[in-house]
Amino acid sequence: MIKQQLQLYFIMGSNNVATSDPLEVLEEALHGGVTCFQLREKGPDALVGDEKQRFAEACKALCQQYQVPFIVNDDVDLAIAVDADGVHVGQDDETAKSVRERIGKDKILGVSVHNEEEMRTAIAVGADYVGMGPVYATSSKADAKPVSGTVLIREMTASYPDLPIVGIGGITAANFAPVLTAGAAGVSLISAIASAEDPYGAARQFKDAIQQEVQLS
Ligand code: TZP
Ligand code: MG
Repeated sequence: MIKQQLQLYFIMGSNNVATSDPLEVLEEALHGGVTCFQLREKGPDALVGDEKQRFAEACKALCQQYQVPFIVNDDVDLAIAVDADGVHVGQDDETAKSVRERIGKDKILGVSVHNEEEMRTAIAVGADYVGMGPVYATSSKADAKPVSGTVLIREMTASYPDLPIVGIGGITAANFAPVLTAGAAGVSLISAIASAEDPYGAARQFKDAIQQEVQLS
């Protein structure tokens, strides 16, 4: 179940869209076929407090309409306040162990990992999936680690086949295929959809291309 939901994992904050209304972009992405959504509200001009919560509630309502999981990045209090479907944390955030204890076993827990040790810890605390990257160069994360390529994805899916992996970082419709070939359950991305002139069309194109790739494999 979670594996299918990770196929086309869209991530966005209100400041990732240049000119249009972020909720419109999200709705277009959902309509185009994204299978999971993460609210990642950080960086310059990020919403805070009540505004952030209202935005989160609006995102959740849209996701529910399309029956797509609504995941909150980092902000566990917000995730609990809006009853999100899950939380995604990195290595510099609240520990995954603590997040799992706070959200309970029925919510989705995602963790960013960059090596085998972090992968094993994620498994030990009951993560539902891990994110690995940046696979390619990205300008969407100020403190992104060096580009990792797909080698670790290949190694970790071989060693730990039960924990789904999503690749992240610089992924486009032109370069996503090696991420799936390496064994990832899906691809996660910000700009390829959030910055697209036609977010619906971009999501749709990914969806069709992933479907083809999955059928071939
Ligand atoms: N973590 C690693 S790379 C990245 C995050 C959140 C940003 C991905 O954004 P984009 O625009 O798809 O490269
Ligand atoms: Mg984080």
